[in-house]
Amino acid sequence: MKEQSNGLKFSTLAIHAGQPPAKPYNAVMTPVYQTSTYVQASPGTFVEGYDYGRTANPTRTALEENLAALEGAKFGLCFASGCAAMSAVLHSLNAGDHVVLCDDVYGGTFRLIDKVFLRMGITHTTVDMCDLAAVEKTFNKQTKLVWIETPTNPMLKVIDIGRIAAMARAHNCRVLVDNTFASPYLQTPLTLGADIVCHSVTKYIGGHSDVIGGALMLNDSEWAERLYFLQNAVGAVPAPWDCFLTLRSTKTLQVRMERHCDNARKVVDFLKSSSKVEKIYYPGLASHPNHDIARAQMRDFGGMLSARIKGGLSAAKSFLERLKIFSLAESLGGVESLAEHPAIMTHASIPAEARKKLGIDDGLIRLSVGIEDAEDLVADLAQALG
Ligand code: P1T
Repeated sequence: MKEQSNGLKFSTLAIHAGQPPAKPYNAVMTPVYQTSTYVQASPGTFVEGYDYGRTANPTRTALEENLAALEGAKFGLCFASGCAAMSAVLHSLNAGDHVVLCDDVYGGTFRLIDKVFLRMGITHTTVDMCDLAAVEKTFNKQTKLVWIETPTNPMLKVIDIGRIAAMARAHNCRVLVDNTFASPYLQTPLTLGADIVCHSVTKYIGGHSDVIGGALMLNDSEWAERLYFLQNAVGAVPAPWDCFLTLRSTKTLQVRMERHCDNARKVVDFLKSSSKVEKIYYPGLASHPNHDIARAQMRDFGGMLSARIKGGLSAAKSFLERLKIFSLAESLGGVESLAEHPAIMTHASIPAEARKKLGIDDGLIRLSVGIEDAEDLVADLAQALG
């Protein structure tokens, strides 16, 4: 993929990387290879390199090469969900290893680390990664991995990937960045010093709320080999059709992201003017505490924002119930705008005490600003707040 990415810009890669004309008809679009197995010429002799559909599938290979190119990585691996991709990384650790974990992550990420892998002897310490001195104190001799999510879900904190990566290197640790909120168009963590990137492909990469998927991208060939082994051994692989849909989606990732960012700016401008909104969490605001880091490490500020509605739970609930264009739903990153209540919905598995500390309270709502007409989105928010 390195050769293929040489010099080409984002959308050219998104449209072409991993997708040469397909044999035997020179099809422009990579076909859906809906097959579970491949005929062998002799026992153990694979004619085109494929033997069994869990191990590999040509539609999946195309997507893996495509996503690797977008993150500037040598290797890409696709999974059945973001959680499956994250599980593969955690499975590559050993009992006794320790993870330094960003304190504000998707509720399911915390649940996976705290409720599944802790039982298997992989320990963790959560820390506010905006506080570098606090991060430094969390390393111990068993620490093997630093787990960053940036921007964070749902408080939109922005973590300095380069600074944390340098710190981790000094402790002989690897760094994972969950790049789901930014997408590879807005941020490429491997170029900032991270060792591996993970995505919930379900979100901006998929972009149309019709696929659940996950992906890992990295440059380290030894770790990649271990992860390919786990991908096959554990078997949480995506279906060929879902890979095809995702390949269709990455072609428009840049234009979608540009529109998501523009619309989010307009929504934020409106929310700033509303007397019903107590606080807005958006990295594009000059008043955001990590605005300068976001400016330095991201191409733009994204389509996600959170806000605290005045009046607590009842005000937040009635706002969410009154929305007409924004759909009240979990997930994010699709072309359609979504709104949700993190404390009750996506972050219910974070302990109440930790939620309180982070600011995930009853008045907090999260918006995934879609690519509809911004004027209609603003009008919808106005009537729901009204
Ligand atoms: O849902 P899945 O594809 O398994 O991805 C999990 C995941 C991983 N990382 C981040 C940053 C995420 O936001 C998610 C899933 N998040 C939601 C469903 C949500 O509404 O926040």
